[in-house]
Amino acid sequence: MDTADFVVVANRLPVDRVVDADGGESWRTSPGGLVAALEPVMKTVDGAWVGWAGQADVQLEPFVANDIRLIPIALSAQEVAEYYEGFANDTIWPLYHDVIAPPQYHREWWDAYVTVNRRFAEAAAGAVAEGGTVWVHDYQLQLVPEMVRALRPDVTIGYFHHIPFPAHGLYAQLPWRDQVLRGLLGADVIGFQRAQDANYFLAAVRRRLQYNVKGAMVDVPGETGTRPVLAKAFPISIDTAPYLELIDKPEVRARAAEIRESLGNPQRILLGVDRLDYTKGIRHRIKAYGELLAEGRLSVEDVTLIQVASPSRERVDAYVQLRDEIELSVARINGDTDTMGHSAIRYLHQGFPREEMVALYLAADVMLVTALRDGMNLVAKEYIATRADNRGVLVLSEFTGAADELRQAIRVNPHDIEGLKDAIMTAVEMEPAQQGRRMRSLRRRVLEHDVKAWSSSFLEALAAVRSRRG
Ligand code: GDG
Repeated sequence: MDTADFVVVANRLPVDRVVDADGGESWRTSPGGLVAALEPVMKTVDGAWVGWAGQADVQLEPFVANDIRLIPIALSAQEVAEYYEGFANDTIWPLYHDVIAPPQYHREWWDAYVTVNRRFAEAAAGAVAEGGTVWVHDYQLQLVPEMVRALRPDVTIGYFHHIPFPAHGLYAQLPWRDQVLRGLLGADVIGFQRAQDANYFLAAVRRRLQYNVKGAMVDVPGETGTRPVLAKAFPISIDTAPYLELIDKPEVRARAAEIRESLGNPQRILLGVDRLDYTKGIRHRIKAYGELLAEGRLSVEDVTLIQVASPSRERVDAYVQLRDEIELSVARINGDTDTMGHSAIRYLHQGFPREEMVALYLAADVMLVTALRDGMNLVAKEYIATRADNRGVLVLSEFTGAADELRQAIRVNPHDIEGLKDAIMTAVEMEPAQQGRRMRSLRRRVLEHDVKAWSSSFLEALAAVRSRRG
């Protein structure tokens, strides 16, 4: 395969392998925040994408799907368990989300993380053209920037961190804290979701490595002097076009009406859409709603909560336990409060096509985003994008990256259950005029600052640091 000017490196390829009944195979664009964010960018450049195809022990040759050149990385079943489910999702993920679940530290997992990061780095180094650009994504691949730089000092390297970066008091727990910082500092630009994440990272660099930090710039010492690295917030957003198209489709609008109808036409539909993850505050949301029903402040005749909890990381213990807890509380609340015609919570542990998600957004009067910690939260932005009539209310946790931008949402601290209950009541009772005032301003922000604005600002910063380096 020819080399490419622009190489994206991410844990997952942007496609899933689908094998049909006759054994024929095809590729389907896979769901998820990162894929949704990068696909439109990739369509505009001569690029390649290095990533894992999602199945263990499958060796695939490079191929083209949806006009993108894909370079698959093979992972053994043991590497999936140790690098992906282990170090990425049971060490880094909980640690970086403020230890909502206890992070597990295992030396074999770290070893697998180093091995797999090197495999990704070698593939990227082999795929990128002379003087080209490599854009590495996310917490599974924090060592890749340094490894690519060692192999290919001619290329420009960007890294974007999709999840939070923790305060130093927590980060310091990581037994490999210095190696990870050095791994990231192999990049020319390190992008974070929030200013707070960038500040925590810079503080860690100053304290642990004693490098010179001036504003958002770090001087990284090397054999031939220092190299400037920019660490700064570039809040990610959504590709708004597919959402704006879908909300005009008669069948999607009809489906939204059908959803309302099938729930018994309640006065208000509340909606939660999350991967089933302990960071998303699903339990807190359900608890608050259950108490409002128990206290008679809401009634199942008037209000229904739809909770989509798409299956995620089902082999990691903390996720198995969370699912049990959520399903127990949903069943309890429904058992205590349902009538024959009305259900308190319509709980869906399923993934849906985007059309159905948009129909759900259209059907929902109130969107509940109550994450305990979230890098950005794209669901909040998707909901806003679909509200062309400026109706609807977003309840948004202050612990999401989105809260920095979406100032006209109803802001909540999801740990404060009484405060969350009051916020839900405010949202349910909000007059249309006030909904409109808030939603107009939220929509302006999301439509102007879409994923194209995000990627352009990141890539411009990358070009600027590169030219400074000469
Ligand atoms: C990480 C960070 C950051 C979910 N269920 C279904 C479905 N989804 C889609 C949503 C949304 C995406 O997945 C989820 O994105 P989020 O941003 O809400 O959360 P994470 O998956 O945790 O993403 C996060 C993001 O990266 C990007 O940087 O914002 O903070 O944690 O697009 O709509 N889509 C479909 N069916 C589902 O059942 N079609």
